[in-house]
Amino acid sequence: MKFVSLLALCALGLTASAQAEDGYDLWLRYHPLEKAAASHYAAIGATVVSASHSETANVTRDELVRGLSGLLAKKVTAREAITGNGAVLFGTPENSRTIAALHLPLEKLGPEGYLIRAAVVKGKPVTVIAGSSDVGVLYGAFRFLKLIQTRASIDHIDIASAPKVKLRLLNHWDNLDGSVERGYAGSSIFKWWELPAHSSQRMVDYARANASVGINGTVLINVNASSMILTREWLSKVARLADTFRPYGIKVYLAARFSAPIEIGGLKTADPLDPEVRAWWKNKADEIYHSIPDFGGFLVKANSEGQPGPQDYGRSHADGANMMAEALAPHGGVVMWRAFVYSHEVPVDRVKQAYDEFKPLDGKFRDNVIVQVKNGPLDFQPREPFSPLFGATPATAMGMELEITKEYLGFNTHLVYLGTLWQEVLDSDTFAKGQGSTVAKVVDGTLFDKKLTLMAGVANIGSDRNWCGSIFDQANWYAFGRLAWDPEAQAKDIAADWVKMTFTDNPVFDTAAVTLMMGSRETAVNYMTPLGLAHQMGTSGHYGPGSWIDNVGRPDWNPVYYHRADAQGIGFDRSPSGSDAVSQYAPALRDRLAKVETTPKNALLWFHHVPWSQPMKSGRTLWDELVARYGQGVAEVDTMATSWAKLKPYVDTERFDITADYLRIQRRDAQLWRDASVAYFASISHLPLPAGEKAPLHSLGYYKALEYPYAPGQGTPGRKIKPPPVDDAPTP
Ligand code: GCW
Repeated sequence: MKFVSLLALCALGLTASAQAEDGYDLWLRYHPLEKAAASHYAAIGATVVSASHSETANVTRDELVRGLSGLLAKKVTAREAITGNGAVLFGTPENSRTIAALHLPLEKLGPEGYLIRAAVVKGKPVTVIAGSSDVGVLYGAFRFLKLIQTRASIDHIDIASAPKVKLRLLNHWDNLDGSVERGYAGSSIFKWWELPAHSSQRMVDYARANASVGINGTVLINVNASSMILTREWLSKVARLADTFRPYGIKVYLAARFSAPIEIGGLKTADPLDPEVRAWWKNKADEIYHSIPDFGGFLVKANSEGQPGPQDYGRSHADGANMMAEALAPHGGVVMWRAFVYSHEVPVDRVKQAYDEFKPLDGKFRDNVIVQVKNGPLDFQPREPFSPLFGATPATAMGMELEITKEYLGFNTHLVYLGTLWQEVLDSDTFAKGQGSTVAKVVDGTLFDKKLTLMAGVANIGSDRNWCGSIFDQANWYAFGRLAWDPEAQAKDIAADWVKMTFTDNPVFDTAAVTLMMGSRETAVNYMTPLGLAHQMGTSGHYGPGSWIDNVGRPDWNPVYYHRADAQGIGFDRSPSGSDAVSQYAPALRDRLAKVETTPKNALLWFHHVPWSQPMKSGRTLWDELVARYGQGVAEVDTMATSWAKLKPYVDTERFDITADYLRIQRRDAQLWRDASVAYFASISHLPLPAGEKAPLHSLGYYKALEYPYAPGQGTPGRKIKPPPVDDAPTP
């Protein structure tokens, strides 16, 4: 009986896997379009045609067949030649004589660009997807499918696109033991135990998802790196992953630990000027390229947070980077050298350090080195100004590092769309070469005419079935890829595409979901760190509020270091009379940021120590405004939850429920942030709460005692778990 009913279910396509909306398919769901749209597109996507059987052509064919068959709800077949109307012909001029004969303007699109054009071949209407390389064509195929997924008009299609940034990379902070530093979506997706014998379907799907948004490389392991990865046994595992990813245009890179020559090479030193050390890295590079001929290169975190580096030997970052770059250069590899450094001595102002270290090194790096700079000068905060290194080093290739995983933004349980955060940074004007010298133009290389360009995103991917720990966090992976392809793309357009592909093209749903996403980052800023505050999270976990923390080893690891609140006011004075960090920006910007009146309100307390009584444009005092902002954040989460609840009819239960549950967590946390922060700052300002503002639910002592021992992402097994604080709220 059971057997029969299972068969019947299968016939109806109702097996769990066919129906499951658990998020595994990401934005590549390819669910059947509604009938009218399907029959319209069916005329354009009748067959998939290519005679090429390169690895990449094969996966392109598979994706087109899979995508079109799903969307059009019919079996779309692959052929070697055009046999009727409505063929989708894909290829390069080299592997398709038909495409060569069309003389398409492909050269100007570079090696990874593509062109999609309606054409007539031998009297038959076809759609051509062409590029100079197979990978360009694959990107074009994903774009073609996206056009159908988003119900775009493709009748007279003629579009071309090429990436503006050369290296579009995920940075995994995955450890070799399977844990993920700052990872909130389960454990690592890389199953080192099974490699190299087995590389799973999940690895293929990972590559598909990345390629679909143009990501062309991945750094497999944490920048807090283990040298082990560079040993022969581990490299064979890496090589297997490289083989799996290669058809999708994805190169593998590794984080390299600077002291590896000592740890696994048996040398006494890792001094970058020592001939034996140089020879060791050269041999290591040769060994890697022997099994991975298209290996991308090394990512290095050196002399930062206790990691080894060239300064241990009195050498500079340039000495270290150049030594590795020299080893990789014969093979075409690159070194991505991180600028997230801070020395052992406690600085006058932590946010000045990266600039102070790297500005003097401008022009000293080999041409296969790119300096990888976090978007802001501190550390992936909900809001910080752009790093002043962008625009300050015309003679050095500078790449940008973004954090897709939400270390400081509520992990996977807060809905925060990061597209707007990243766009804000990319749109910022450095004034390096006058007005319009945006960060995006530094990153895409046009401002200083750089060929080696990079956008890196710290991955938010883990072993969770939905990849990212929540459905809406998938949007951040998606948006990262889109912005890396085009740093001038608009966060709102990206959100709109993602929503349509991930959920539905129903306009009621789409408008509401995009609105919810677009406001979400500002909401998080409001309930966590309004008006330019930063680094107010509890130390180590970086989850809940911790503005009072003042007892961590280094002063600049404590929230009190950043807010500097006292009885008079609050904020870090970075004006010329303070740390003068403003002088790291171009004069036109420096002059603006130097004064309270001309500093944007959302960066006020980042740059200035402002009296509590300072009148704000809103008519409130600074104190009243600060309290109001926290409350506004809480109210906005309420609105988000209410608007999500209204979308229930448009979403499958599984994805609706997880999002609704997480919004409840976010609401609880927003209140916690508001109450704890208000309780603490009131104890410093000694000011009463503005009229109408509710007193925090608990005493300050209660909030201070809170810990989150079960918070993921810290990778510190054996942490002590303290009992929770006694609940001191009055019984309602
Ligand atoms: O934000 C900090 C994180 C560390 C991280 C470091 C870095 C990988 O808290 O976990 O280490 O940045 O970017 O190197």
